[in-house]
Amino acid sequence: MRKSVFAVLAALLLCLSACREAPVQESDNFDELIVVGFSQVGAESDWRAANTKSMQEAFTEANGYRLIFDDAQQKQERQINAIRSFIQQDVDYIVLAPTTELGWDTVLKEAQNAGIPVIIIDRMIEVEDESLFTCWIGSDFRREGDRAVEWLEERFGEEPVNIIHLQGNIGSSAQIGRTNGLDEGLSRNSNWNLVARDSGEFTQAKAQELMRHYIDLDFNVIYAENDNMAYGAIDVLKEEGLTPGQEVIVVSFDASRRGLVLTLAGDISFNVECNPLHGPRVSAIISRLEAGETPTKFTYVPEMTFSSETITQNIIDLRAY
Ligand code: GYE
Repeated sequence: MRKSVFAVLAALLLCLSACREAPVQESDNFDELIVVGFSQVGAESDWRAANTKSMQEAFTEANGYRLIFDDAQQKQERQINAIRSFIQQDVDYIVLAPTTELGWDTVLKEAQNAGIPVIIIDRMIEVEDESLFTCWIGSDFRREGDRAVEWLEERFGEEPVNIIHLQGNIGSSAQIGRTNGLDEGLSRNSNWNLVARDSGEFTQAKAQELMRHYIDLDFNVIYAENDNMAYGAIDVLKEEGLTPGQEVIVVSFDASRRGLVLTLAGDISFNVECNPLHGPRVSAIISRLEAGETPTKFTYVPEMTFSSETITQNIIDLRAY
């Protein structure tokens, strides 16, 4: 028995060393691939899933890349570890979708010392020295918040507006911009009142939990900082026999496909688009860098808004995410 195990092992070893010496076509190509380490926030939302997919589809071997993907499960320490491991592996580029804005100076200095360019996508970072990253591409979250507020002002006029505010992860640009927009709306409209505010961490489950807690309060608006939290809020409203779009107006962000389906159904009254399709954009940035060009430092992607009154099935059918 033992002997035959050894025989199999020996055969395997022989085969392995033979494989190694053989001039395999693929391993030659492998050396030419551009290696990209991508540190992703997590998998908290539809937006995030679409963003991951867009990156994975852009950075394929067929397109000349090897992608090392890391999911940080919404933890900044994990992202810092991932970046350190990318540096150790001597990747060609690091792409970071940061959890929060602060706390990146040290690790990005390490990447800079190793000569690895860092591209930031989605949320922003705040660092003392902006040469620590090559460029950023993402959304204007403050403008998104302002657009939701402007719509609410039009919709309610002088009527009382009692708002439950479901925030994203505290300290992320998406939360900061959308919250600042609402705060401005609250300060300029004396008929607006903040009934409750807490972080639903951009997830459906956490938003459900918060809404079950708030359901007996007196409110007529839910300002959900992403679609997934809107889904959670709508679940609870329906459980309680309330009709979103009538007794309670839900506004949301992302305008993902599912979010738009709920907008067409009238459950979400107003949805501000946030575009997650950064894969081809980052790949275009890398091509420019490879050609020795300097990409634009900050790029905001164009975005739209959708209301339950103007959206059509056709818009949903054409949706790429
Ligand atoms: O709105 C939310 C996600 O940073 C833009 O993060 C992103 C936000 C997005 O979890 O759904």
